[in-house]
Amino acid sequence: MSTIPQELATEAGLRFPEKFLWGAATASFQVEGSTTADGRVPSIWDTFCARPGAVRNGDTGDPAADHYRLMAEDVRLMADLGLGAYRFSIAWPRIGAETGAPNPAGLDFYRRLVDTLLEHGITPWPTLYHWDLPQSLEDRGGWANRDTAYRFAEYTETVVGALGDRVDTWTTLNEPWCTAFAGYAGGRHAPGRTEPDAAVAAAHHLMLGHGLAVGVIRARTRATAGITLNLFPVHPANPDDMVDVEAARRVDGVQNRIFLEPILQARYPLDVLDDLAPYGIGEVVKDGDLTTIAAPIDMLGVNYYRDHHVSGHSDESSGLPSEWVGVEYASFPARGLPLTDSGWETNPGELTALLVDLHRKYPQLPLYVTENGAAYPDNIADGRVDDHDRVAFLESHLAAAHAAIDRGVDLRGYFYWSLLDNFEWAEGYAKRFGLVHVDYQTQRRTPKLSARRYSRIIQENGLRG
Ligand code: NCW
Repeated sequence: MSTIPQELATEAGLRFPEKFLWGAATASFQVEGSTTADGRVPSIWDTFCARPGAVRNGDTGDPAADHYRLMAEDVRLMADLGLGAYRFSIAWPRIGAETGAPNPAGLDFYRRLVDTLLEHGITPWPTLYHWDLPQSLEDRGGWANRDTAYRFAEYTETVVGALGDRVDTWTTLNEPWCTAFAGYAGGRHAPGRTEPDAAVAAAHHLMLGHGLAVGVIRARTRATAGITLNLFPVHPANPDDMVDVEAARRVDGVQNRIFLEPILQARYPLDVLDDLAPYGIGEVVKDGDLTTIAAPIDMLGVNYYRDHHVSGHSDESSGLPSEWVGVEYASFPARGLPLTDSGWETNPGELTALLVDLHRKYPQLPLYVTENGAAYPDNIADGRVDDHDRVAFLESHLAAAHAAIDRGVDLRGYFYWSLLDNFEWAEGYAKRFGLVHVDYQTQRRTPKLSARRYSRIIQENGLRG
């Protein structure tokens, strides 16, 4: 049965614009494995995985999907699916943390990956940072130390110098909210720190690193440059209740506006500066930083998983995880929406709302959905994974993306998260997001029903009615 919402389905179905980019995404630490190969140095995630209790079942970045060794096979798989683009990240620890001495073997892996993609007609879509900071930089304070932003610019210089002749689009960071707040305040992600002041400093230094990296990309290439943010529409549980409205304002501030506004409007929102003043935001922002951070970008990557439904009342849910720095009280009461295996509510219509709202605020900015996907408890039986839930998730979110295009949004592409089942951070291998099932014992790849469905969508450039 088709899961295209009825009001969006027509006889002709939903066709996407010509040249719409259809892709799938992964990230280095989540798929590569081979964590000690060819001169790779330890990252904060290697350290975090070794901490008892930090990652479910004590899972680590090995073997992941063994993509470092199976890269050529994986690119063939992408070509078989008909992907137009592959979003991956470059592991800073493979390039080396120390100034002036890049690791040739690490660079060579990404050169081969990019070349193999191009040979198969697949656009490479690299992200420079998807959470695997070299541990030696964390030992010097990590993203809470301003110097890390300058080290990131140097690393960008190295990577762009090596690959700039064959990459047309660069993404600086993936989801800085997770790095700063889940990593430095919530302690749920590496480096596992629970220091709200450090998280606020990290958020600013990530922004600074982004701006410096855009400057490097501009100086060395004519490529398109952008950033990927995980954005969440935020709604007060009761819009007539000022306590809920205030909680929603604060959540929206540290989740969305703290990143969007410096990048796109060269300012931090005044209310966010007030909310975060007790955590030292005033001290970390230096003269000239906002000009650097607001270096014009050519596209914004949007990772959409769900929205936030926020209450400011302590009696409505279990309370506030510690990554919500500057949010005095908020809870996220359940609405009875369907849940994914991650426990995340699904709400495809809010993807339309998010894209329309971004387009209204930043009409000149091309948008890409750089991640959207879901974990489900997939079972492999007789060599098949019939992941109907994921097919429904995919179709309903593509219908929502299409509705945004219909309303004038300049949406140019969509990347499903993820190409392969992989290491889902603190959840280890327990959550499967892939279009392609990975047997971690044998590394056998099995395209799921959703992969076949996606492949047909790509071929038809849309969903048939
Ligand atoms: S964990 C997360 N994800 C998933 C991950 O696999 C991918 O690398 C990320 O870009 C799927 O997409 C993103 N997002 C963060 C969710 C919040 C986790 C932190 C807990 C605080 C509530």
